[in-house]
Amino acid sequence: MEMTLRWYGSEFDTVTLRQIRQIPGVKGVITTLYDTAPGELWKRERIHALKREVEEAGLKISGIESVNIHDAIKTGAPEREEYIDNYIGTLKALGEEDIHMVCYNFMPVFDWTRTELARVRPDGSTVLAYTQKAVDELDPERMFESIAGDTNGTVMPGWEPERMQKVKELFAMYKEVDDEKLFANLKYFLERIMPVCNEYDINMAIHPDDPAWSVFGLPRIIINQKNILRMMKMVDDPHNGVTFCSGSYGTNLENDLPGMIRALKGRVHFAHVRNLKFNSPGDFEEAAHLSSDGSFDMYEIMLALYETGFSGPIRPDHGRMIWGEKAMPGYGLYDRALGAAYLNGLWEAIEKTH
Ligand code: DNO
Repeated sequence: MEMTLRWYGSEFDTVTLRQIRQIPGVKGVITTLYDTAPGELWKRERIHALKREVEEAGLKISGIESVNIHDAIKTGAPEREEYIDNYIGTLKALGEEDIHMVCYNFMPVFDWTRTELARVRPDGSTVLAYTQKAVDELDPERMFESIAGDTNGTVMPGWEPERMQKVKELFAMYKEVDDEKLFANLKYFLERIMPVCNEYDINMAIHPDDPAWSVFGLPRIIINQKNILRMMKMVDDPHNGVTFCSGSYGTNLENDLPGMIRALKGRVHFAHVRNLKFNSPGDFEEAAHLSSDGSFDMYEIMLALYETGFSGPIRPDHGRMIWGEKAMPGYGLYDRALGAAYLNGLWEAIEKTH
């Protein structure tokens, strides 16, 4: 595996490449052109400039998170052709710049959903949290407003204010889309992009829906082992793979995380590893990475990755806000650095005992 940290670019991130370079064992960043809109064609020169900046700091680009998918592709609207062509152009430009892993998601309207961005934990840290009760009581149009006050002035991935202003329109676009249509639209998209992925050896890594169930009545399909195996089979190409995100699949306590990793052997192209602490099945908060701070056995997750020969990029995921840091919720420096060190420690121990 290759330990990495997510980085949003010098214009948007409070964390610098120099700081990332000093986290022991972190060799690369997972980054993006954060100011591009879903559906836009990425210019090769911009990717090249980003790559140069990262390399000058002594790091490498280990992959892209995310190249976002335009809603027309997810809903199967006629304009999807143009957006898929753009996506293919972007993949080609990434391949030409020697970038071989792309994380994306196929979630309607909202990317990941949390109902609190700064819940205070017993140790005084603040974390992202979710309660089903809060979602059930909320008008989806107010979802963004309800959390916007806690973003520390940052734009959060998947929650771009321009998109959130159009929530009503977005909901209307998905009116006719159920799980089966979403599967069919995903299949169509994947079949169209696989040739360019094969040409440039680009691993596509779909991110799970977070939480792993339907919110606000919208369809959600990347939620469990059965569905993800269906997705692998429907476009059976090694480049059609997954981002194994323990914190997202883990929202559903019925998902056996190490078991899923084993079932997906060879198709896990990227891993997000973090812990959750459940107060009840419908109420969880994002704990520290350490097993004993949350509900998951992080050793077993890392062991499953090791035993299935995982060799792709991995990153600590959402960190707590600690030591007075002000950053994008989930994406500060300190707790993610602790997470990276801990995961590296688990990996070293596993390697030495196997
Ligand atoms: C949240 C992230 C997601 C993820 C996308 C992938 O913090 O895990 O926004 O990057 O769903 O496209």
